[in-house]
Amino acid sequence: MLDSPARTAQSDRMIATMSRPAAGAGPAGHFDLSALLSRPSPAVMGVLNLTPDSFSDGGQFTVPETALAQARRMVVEGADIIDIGAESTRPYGSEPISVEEELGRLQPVLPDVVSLGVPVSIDSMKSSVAAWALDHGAAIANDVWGLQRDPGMAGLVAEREVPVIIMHNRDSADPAIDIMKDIAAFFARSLDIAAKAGVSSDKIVLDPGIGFGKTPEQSMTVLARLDELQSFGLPLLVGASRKRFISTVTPSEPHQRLGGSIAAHLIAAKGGARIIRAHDVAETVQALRVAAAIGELQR
Ligand code: HH2
Repeated sequence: MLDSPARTAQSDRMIATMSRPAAGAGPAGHFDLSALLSRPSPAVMGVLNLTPDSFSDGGQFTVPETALAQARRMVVEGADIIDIGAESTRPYGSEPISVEEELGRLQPVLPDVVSLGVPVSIDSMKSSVAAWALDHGAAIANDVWGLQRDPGMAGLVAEREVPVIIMHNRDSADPAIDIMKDIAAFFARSLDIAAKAGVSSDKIVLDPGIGFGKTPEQSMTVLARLDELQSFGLPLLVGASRKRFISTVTPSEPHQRLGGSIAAHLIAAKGGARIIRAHDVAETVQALRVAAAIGELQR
């Protein structure tokens, strides 16, 4: 049951939703990223997985009505962005799916989530899927391959003038590398691709990709040294929610990792993350707002 701070978040959200211009379906591109990032505490991106096989909630939201109810719940809990994914990106064991299958999962859900009035990001590594989502009101492209896998992705985000999340990734983890150097080199490549395609730098968010192509120790190194990535001068997003590195510290199943997720997200926020990607929105919003109120989060 939600307590009064969460009910306050609910009323805030209702007011914000009423006063926000109707997001509705239609061409994207009118979402103001800088306004979202200038608040006292980091923005929270709620995760909506329409997949049967996501690592922590696979199969929970494959029925469109259940998915929409989960999106509504996250909005009430204070989510600033809803990140919709229809293909699991977990590094080992997820099944690649076709464009048709991915769109088949998104079509009955994404337009209704857009109509809730909160910006929607499309978590897809396929430019044709991202294009469909942007055509139907999604406002942000979330590319877990940082514009380096699908050659059409950079041109798409440039043409649509939408914010893009450039996430660091690797095909496999290598414990021998300096992960911070690897991330910096990857971001430099992505930013070069983005610049050549004409993506405006004020539309770019960088994400070190916790758990992607990293050992658990490397994921924790990235969290501890996140502030070094501020040298790019771009907003940072971190998604540590329920990820496996937490279970290497305290053995736990994904649904038992809320405490570890919040600890990691508070450290990330202290290191400069301005967007936190989380499954457990109410708890994450509360933790971030309390940390900000105590004065522990830089802006
Ligand atoms: N993590 C996941 C998926 N997409 N996108 C960004 N930008 N950053 C992340 O850390 C990130 C992401 C993995 O989490 P989840 O969506 O819950 O799992 P799955 O990929 O198995 O669906």
